[in-house]
Amino acid sequence: MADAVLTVDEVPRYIAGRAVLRELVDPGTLTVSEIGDGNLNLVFVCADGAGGSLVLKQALPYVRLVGPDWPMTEERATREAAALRAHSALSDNVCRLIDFDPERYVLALEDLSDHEVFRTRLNAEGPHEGVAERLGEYVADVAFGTSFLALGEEEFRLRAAAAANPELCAITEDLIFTEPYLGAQRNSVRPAVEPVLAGLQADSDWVEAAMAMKHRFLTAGESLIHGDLHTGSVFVRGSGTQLSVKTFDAEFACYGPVGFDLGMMWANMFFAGARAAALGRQARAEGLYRTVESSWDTFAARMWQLWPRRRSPEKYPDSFLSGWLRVILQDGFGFAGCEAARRTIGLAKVSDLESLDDDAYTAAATAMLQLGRALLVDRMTMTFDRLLHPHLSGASAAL
Ligand code: SR1
Ligand code: MG
Repeated sequence: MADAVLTVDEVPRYIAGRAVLRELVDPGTLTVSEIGDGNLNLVFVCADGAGGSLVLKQALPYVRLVGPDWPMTEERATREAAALRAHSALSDNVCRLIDFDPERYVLALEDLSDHEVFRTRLNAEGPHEGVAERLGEYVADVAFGTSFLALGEEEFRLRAAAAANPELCAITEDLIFTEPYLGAQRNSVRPAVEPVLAGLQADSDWVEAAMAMKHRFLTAGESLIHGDLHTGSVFVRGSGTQLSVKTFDAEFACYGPVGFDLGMMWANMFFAGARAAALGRQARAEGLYRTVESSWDTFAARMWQLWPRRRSPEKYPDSFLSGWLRVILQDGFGFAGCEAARRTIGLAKVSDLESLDDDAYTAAATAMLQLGRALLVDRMTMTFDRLLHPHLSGASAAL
């Protein structure tokens, strides 16, 4: 309903009407600004005169990136609230949900204005050390904690059914697994990269591999995944021992393959690396590429750490987890390949590439398309050595 959409002027009255919120901020002295720059929602930062603050996020009945011509269920806010609650119970690396209004689809969230979006930091060549590794632990915490291993089979099935998120998954199915490969009006690359894209779209191995990953996404409901774990869905603050990492924007959450979250994150670390390489920062690029392997290491180590907590050790020997990790790794490579392609070609692009001048863009975009193809087509036999070795030579190419 359009009249249910919040405005900056209306926010103080809205907060005054919700007891849990007016205890945290004083509606009478509130400063409100709308800062949403994502693809889907309104986001208001609300700060009072006494230092209290919170964030309101409201789902619009359409996709903000496109406008009312692309209607989209506001129920995504309900899915996000449920995912944030489930994930917060399992990991400290999650933005805290304060309140959810299921009538107006408004989430009240902790104010992380003292953090910055990870992609913004990466583009500004800020420190990245430890972030991907922390995200590896986060993915493991939520993957294990929402799996049948931790929940038991019956509870797992009930939770998976309750977390169904078909409308948002349809966006993923179209934008990540269909349009870049089969062609779509919404696709675009700059002219110098058009021949590379045409070559890929004529490459049946690449297209078939993407369809296989779509099959995995649609049928492998392993855990309650974040569903959109790119570097724009992560807040960071500080570095070293002071590093804080918080994931947010979980509206795409669903029961899906765990490798999807890893793959999204890995591809976006590669985008940051490709950007650095294209700008002549080879050492920084190599450091970024290496995080793909180190985040896998922290993920796998945390999975083994959690493993003794499975509910039925007698049913699941250690070899079960070894086998699952192999599948997650292959999935991670394949999904990273899809994300590399779609963020270069499709509707929802990344500022890592888009803010580059033409020469740097061409180098980085071409590199991401080639890397994405290798990740996708060779995912079953890919190793980190094979993946990273060609890009760690100090050569001046983008990757
Ligand atoms: C229409 S939504 C486009 C993209 O933005 C979100 O962050 C997801 O990545 C989605 O694919
Ligand atoms: Mg988002």
